[in-house]
Amino acid sequence: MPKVSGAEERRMAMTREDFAEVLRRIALLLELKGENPFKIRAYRNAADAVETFAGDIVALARENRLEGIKGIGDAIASKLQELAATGRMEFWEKTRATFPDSIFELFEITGLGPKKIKALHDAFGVDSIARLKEVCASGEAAGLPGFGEKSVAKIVEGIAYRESHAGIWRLGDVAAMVSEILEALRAHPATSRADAAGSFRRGKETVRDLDFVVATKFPDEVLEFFATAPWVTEVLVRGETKCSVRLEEGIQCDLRAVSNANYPFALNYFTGSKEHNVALRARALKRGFSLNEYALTPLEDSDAGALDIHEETDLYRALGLDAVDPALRENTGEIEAAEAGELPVLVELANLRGTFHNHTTASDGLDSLEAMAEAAQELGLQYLGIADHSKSSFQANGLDEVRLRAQIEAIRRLNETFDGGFQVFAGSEVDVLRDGSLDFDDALLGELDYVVASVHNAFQLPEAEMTARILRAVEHPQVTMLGHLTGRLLLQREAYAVNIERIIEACARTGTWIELNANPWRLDMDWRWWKLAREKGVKCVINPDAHRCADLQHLHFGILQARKGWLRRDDVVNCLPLQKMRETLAAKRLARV
Ligand code: DGT
Ligand code: CA
Ligand code: CA
Ligand code: ZN
Repeated sequence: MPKVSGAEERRMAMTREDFAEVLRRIALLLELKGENPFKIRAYRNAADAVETFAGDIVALARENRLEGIKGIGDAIASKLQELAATGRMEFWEKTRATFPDSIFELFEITGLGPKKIKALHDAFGVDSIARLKEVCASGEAAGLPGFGEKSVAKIVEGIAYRESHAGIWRLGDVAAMVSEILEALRAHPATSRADAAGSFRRGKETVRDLDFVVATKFPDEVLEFFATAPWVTEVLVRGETKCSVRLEEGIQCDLRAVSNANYPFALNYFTGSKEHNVALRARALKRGFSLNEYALTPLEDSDAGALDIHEETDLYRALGLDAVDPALRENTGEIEAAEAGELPVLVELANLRGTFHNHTTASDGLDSLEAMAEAAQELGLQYLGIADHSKSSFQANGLDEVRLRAQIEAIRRLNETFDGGFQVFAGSEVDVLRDGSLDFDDALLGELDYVVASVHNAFQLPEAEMTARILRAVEHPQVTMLGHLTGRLLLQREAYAVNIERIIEACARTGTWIELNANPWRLDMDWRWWKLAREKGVKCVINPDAHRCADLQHLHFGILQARKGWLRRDDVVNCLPLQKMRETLAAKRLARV
């Protein structure tokens, strides 16, 4: 994370992500320049190769040993070696010098691809969102070939959407920053305890800022350290016990430094939510205490005794409550449940035994079937479901009947190499077509171990039509589970219109599982719906939607969302051990025919 200056430091700080980012940005700019498509592809392929290479690609580059790595041609290899050795790449610097950096904003707008950006750039010199707004408003953009009123309206919508979400961050995009900052705070000699608080600690799918609480005898030293850390670009507030800074990524970050005695109260208060805090404070008052971010104090006229509070757990106990997990602190019934001793034992990452919705190089994944299976075993999973895209998802290189049958064969053969303690299940992420029918016929679906049904196109359907479309898939006897129910991409694409309640009811009736897609861009179905789904008896299946081995780690975010949805181990089907899962899938198959 730290931005450093000087060739030596820049060189040392270079990461695999930096390599890939530079290559991708070069590809974008070459596209704008109208360069040869093969050259552009070469940069994209190299970026993929860099991201998925099994060894330490940066170290290899530093040692000039990139020749022969699959996906990285000689010309690009030598550029990466230059980047590793000097922290600079002349070609990149020359290419980017012809455009302002604001050009990259344009690629973040939904409804605007490289072709359109190029056309706008060539015709009107559009090189920033500000300029783009002008040519949309003036009607110039609509006059360009291939544009028209409709596509301009879509672009304007995309700009508005992006602006309305400015200053909000996806959980997955801040998780690494939080660990890094927390680690640094905990390593400081003046720190006795430190935790992340706020919406991040509660596992919210998006956050506005990051909050930390530190217990220390020397707040000044910790605040000074926090304010001058290398990743800070701006100090916004500096007080005696608090400091707010902006990180170089742009996100704000608040720190409170308190005494050991105040710590559980501060951590509780700054974890929130605000609504949970308000309810706790009201409860404290009723029981003769005042509660704030520093202490729980008996009211003057009360006969409440002295308190011994070292942990948040003690605080809840003092209020006559079971300890409430941070994930549940949204004031949606957790206080009542804590009072009645009815809080759920929430599902944990360690409970998961397998996952179902994963891709391989057969469609748009970046790792092979074998590599994915190995990665799943390394994580301690007992089964991995492979569900590559179906043929209608041609943009994702979806499999046709022939390729899917070959994949099923390959999976059966691979399974023979395991000793029975691990299994790959053969599935498919089958497109739900516009009319609700499926992309493969029943005979082929019947050869699979399971089927994930997902919507990947025609997102604009009116709610009634979209609901009917998905209901038809739910009613289909071969469908095991619904993939990413609403299609949302957090901070980028709104959920499509669909009546979730009716889908939940139909899933309850048909025994269809609903996916909790754990990809931090999706986290779909949203945690707010799981309580209802559970009450109706619908099972959750937490899937990483992995497109590479590393994406299996997304399961962590899925678990957080499941916990926010009050789910227990029994509610999540992929907590079932392998043998039970085999039986469950077999029983579902029998029920199909
Ligand atoms: P966000 O918007 O993603 O940053 O969400 P939070 O929950 O992290 O909100 P933030 O950073 O403004 O404040 C952190 C916590 O501090 C919040 O969850 C509860 C507590 N807090 C902040 N302002 C108030 C307030 O006015 N009243 C109460 N009771 N608690 C507050
Ligand atoms: Ca916050
Ligand atoms: Ca805050
Ligand atoms: Zn999908």
